[in-house]
Amino acid sequence: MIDIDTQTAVLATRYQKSVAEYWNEEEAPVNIRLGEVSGTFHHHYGIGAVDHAALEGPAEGRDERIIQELHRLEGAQAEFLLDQLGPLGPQDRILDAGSGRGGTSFLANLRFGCRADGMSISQKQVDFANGQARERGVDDKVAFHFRNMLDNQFPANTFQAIWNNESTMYVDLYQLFAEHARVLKPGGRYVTITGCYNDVHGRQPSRAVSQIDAHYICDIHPRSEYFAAMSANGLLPISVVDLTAATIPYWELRAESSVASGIEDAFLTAYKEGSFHYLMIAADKI
Ligand code: GPP
Ligand code: MG
Repeated sequence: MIDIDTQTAVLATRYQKSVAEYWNEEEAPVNIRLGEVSGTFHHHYGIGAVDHAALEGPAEGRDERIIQELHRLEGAQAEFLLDQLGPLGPQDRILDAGSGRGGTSFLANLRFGCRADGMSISQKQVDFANGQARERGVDDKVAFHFRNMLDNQFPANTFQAIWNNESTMYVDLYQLFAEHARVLKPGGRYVTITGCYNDVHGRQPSRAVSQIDAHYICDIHPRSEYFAAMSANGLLPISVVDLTAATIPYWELRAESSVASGIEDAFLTAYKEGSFHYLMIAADKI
């Protein structure tokens, strides 16, 4: 059990406490059932074309095949994120900000062989991910911390790479990138995959984007704010990829699965009307 002082330091605001409560209670089949497919549990969405051949065959078992396919697409998203982290070797350290049940951190450790640290304000997620690290026999290399990504407690210049895999919409981007820039080594790489709203569509979020915010208790930022906050903190974009078209098949498949959570139509509307993008941004620390 974490003591009250630690809880107060990590959960600095009532908003953060409510977000932590959401994730401490979360047991959504769309995350648990998918995670059980391979034992790697993700808290992000998928990209890439659906393999319709994989879904063909008898009606019996079709839903399970859809779940496997959704999991494959989420794995492809994580691998795409890792592709952006630059050359990394076993001597490097990397940081997963908003690490959920640990999926992206484990895939990163498998690929690069380096030490990965993850952090979450949900004690339950931290405990789950550390349990997985022990089961996988990598707890000497992959560790998860009950910490706030706005105050990560690591010394300056620690990490060669940092990422947020769909977790920036819970925090102020200026504070976040200031803290990331502090612990990134000069020349280190920052990568985020995020949902952001389209400033060109309007200065405020659309109805569908507001529905997504309400569903997850988050605050989706406009696209412009990512670049302004990076620029203000010495993070220089090197690559931007609009993944919107690549994520729509995932959402269409999810909408017809037994594990649909009810938020699928809002994502499909927001993406298709152009008020929302699924974006990858990679930046270097200067
Ligand atoms: C997915 O987590 C990500 C978020 C909750 C943040 C919001 C992301 C945006 C791109 C707006 P999850 O895998 O736990 O969600 P779900 O339960 O819906 O699969
Ligand atoms: Mg999910």
